[in-house]
Amino acid sequence: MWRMLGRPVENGGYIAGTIIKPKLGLRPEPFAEAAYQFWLGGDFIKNDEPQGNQVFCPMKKVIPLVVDAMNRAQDETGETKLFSANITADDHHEMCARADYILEAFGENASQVAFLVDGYVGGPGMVTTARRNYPGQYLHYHRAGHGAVTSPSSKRGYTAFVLAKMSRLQGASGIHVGTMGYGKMEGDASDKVIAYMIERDECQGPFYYQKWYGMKPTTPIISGGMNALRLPGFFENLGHGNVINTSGGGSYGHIDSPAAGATSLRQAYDCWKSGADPIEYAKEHKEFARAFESFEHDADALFPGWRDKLGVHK
Ligand code: CAP
Ligand code: MG
Repeated sequence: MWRMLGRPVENGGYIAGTIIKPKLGLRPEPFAEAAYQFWLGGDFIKNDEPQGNQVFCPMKKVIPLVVDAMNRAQDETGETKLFSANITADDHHEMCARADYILEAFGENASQVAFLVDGYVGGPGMVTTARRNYPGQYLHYHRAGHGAVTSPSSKRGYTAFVLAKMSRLQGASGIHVGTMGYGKMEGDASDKVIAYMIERDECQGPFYYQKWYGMKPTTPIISGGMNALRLPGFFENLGHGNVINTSGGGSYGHIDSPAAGATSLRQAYDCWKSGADPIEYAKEHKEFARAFESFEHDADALFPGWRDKLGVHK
């Protein structure tokens, strides 16, 4: 149900999201303004991993401003907006205090708030504590420590596949699963099996055939260097677009505005879903077209000759 809150069901389950950038140093007012600007075109915003309760941006100062930004964006667009608040703390009681504060501050919009818990910093106990105390809340398992633990280049640890399965067992509503080779993090097209494993009721893994016996699914969250140009290929590989996608640079790096960046993400989904050729689609969709100029290196690599085809010259 949370998946559908952001968009009408007939538009599919794709949720266009972002991560507020820069990840450090942003004070409460510009933080909330960045949120508002994105929400004018997109659905979902998450805190970045270092954001939560920093001296330059205390939770009790920034959250009321974010609540106001959400209300204004909802009034203006008539759409439901979603926010994932980082409640990770170094102590379970403190984490719950932050969660309670968030719920109170968002008030009537509290069901549109996810709790972002960093399972690497806090450990599984912090994830399950959040699950037990807030059984109805969307629980966003933030994946950190990829290089140290779950990356194929790590000399010890376990794979992202194993981490994702554990997160479902711990009750996470969503977890980062990388970008399957389409973003900036290392990964491979075959990583799509991670997304299938956490969503389906049974699935063939690399070693075992897993039956989940009705255990709640966990949404794949796609992030890391993603933008509108990379998404059509990503959806094609995955075979569907029922994911939460957060593009930080891919939204705030859009030439025109964060709202245009957000719109370009939605258009990328629409482009893939309608089976359109991205260049042809760009001719009719301004925000998507302007993503080519915003992310030129990607445009050159993915769509050679795009300048001539779109009539864009330096
Ligand atoms: C992405 C990101 C994510 C990493 C890791 C960053 O920003 O916020 O934390 O990608 O996430 O700080 O680099 P951009 P994951 O969208 O600007 O690239 O575990 O999902 O791979
Ligand atoms: Mg980050």
